[in-house]
Amino acid sequence: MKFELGKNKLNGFKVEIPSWGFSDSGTRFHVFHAPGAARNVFERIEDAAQVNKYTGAVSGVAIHIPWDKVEDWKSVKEFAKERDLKIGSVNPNLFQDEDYKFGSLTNSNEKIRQKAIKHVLECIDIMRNTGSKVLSLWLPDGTNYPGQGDFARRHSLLFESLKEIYDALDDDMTLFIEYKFFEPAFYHMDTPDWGTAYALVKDLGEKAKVIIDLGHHAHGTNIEYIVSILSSRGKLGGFHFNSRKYADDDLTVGSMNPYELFLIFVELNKFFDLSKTPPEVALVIDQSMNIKPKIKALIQSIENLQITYLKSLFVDFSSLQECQKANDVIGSEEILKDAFLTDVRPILKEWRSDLGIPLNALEAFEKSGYEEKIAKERG
Ligand code: PSV
Ligand code: MN
Repeated sequence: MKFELGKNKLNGFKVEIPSWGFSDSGTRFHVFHAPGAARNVFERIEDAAQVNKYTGAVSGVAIHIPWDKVEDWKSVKEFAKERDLKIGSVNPNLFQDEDYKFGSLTNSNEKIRQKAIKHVLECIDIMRNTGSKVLSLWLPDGTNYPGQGDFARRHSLLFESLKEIYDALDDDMTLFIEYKFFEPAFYHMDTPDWGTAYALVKDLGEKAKVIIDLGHHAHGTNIEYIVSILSSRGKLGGFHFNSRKYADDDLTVGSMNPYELFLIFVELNKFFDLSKTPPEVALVIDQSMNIKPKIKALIQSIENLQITYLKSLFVDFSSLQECQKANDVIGSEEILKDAFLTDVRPILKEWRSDLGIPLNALEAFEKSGYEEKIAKERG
C-alpha cells in the first residue's frame, strides 16, 4: 500500500536546482576550476536538463542576477521550455558591489538604497519575462562592530525598502525573505533569524513569505520547530536545501544530518502535500559543489531528498498522536525511528523503472559521456 502511495507521491515531488551550482565555485580562499563548468545561463540550463534526464524530478532552475544576466530573457525562457524546464526563483544579488560595503537596502545613504531597490525591481521585470513567480531575497546587510549602526533605524529602513519592492510585485508573484545569523557581517545581521523575517513578511502582506536555508542557523537550532510554526502561520515559502557541519557549509543536502532532514519532512507533511503542482512550498537546492562533480552532486542531492521524503511518508501519524496524548515518549520516538529506518530505495527504483529512466542514475549519467563532452567543448 505504502509502496504505491510512495510512487504516486514521487510523481509530483519536484525540486528546483540552482543555476549557480553548475559554475566554478570555491571557498573564501580559492575558486576551483571544474572541467566543463558552465559559463553562462544557457550552459547552466543545459546541465540542469541532464540532472532532470536522470532524476525526472527537476521543476525548474533558480537564477541569480547578475550572474545569469542576458539581454534577451524570452530566449532563456524558450531555451528552458525546449528542455522541459522552467525558470524558477529569481535571486537578486546585493552582496557583490562596492557601494554595498555598509549595506544595501539598509544603507544610510539614500542613493545606495535606491540603487539596491532598483536592482531588485529589475529582477521583478526579469520574472515577468521568464515566467518566474518567486523573488527570493537574501540580504547580506549587517554591521561588524558595536556602535556601527542603529539596529532599529536600520530595521525601519529595511522595511521601507522592502515595501517598495513588495508593492511592485504582480498579484501572482511571491517575495521570499531569507534569513542568516551571520556572514558577511559578524556583529549583527539585519535579518538574522526566522523571527525577524517573520515580522517583516507579516507586515508586508500576503505575498511575502519566509524561506529557510538549512545552513543559516546557529548550532543546535531546532529547524523542524521553525518549519512547524512558520507553516502553521501560513508563512513558510520554501527551502534552500543543503547541509552543514559547522557554519553555512553548503554541503550536499542530507550528507551530515539525515535524521534532521527527515524530521523536517515529517513537519512539512502535516501542512503540505509536497507532490502537488504547482508546489505549495518551494523546494530549492542551494549548495556549493566545490569538490564534487557538479551534475553528479545534484543528482545525488535529489536522490537524498526523494529518499528522505519517502521515509517521511511512512510515519504512522494516528499512532503518533495516540502516543503523544498518552505522554508515551518512547512510543512516539519509536514511531518516527521506524519510518526513518525503512529502506525505501526499492520504491525509488520501481518508480524509476515505471518512468523509463535508468535505475542507477549516477552510473547511467557517468556512462553517458556528457562530462567528457562538456569538458572538451567548454575547456
Ligand atoms: C547566502 O549565503 C545564500 O544562501 C543566499 O541564498 C544566496 O543567494 C546564495 O547563498 C548564493 O550562493
Ligand atoms: Mn540560500
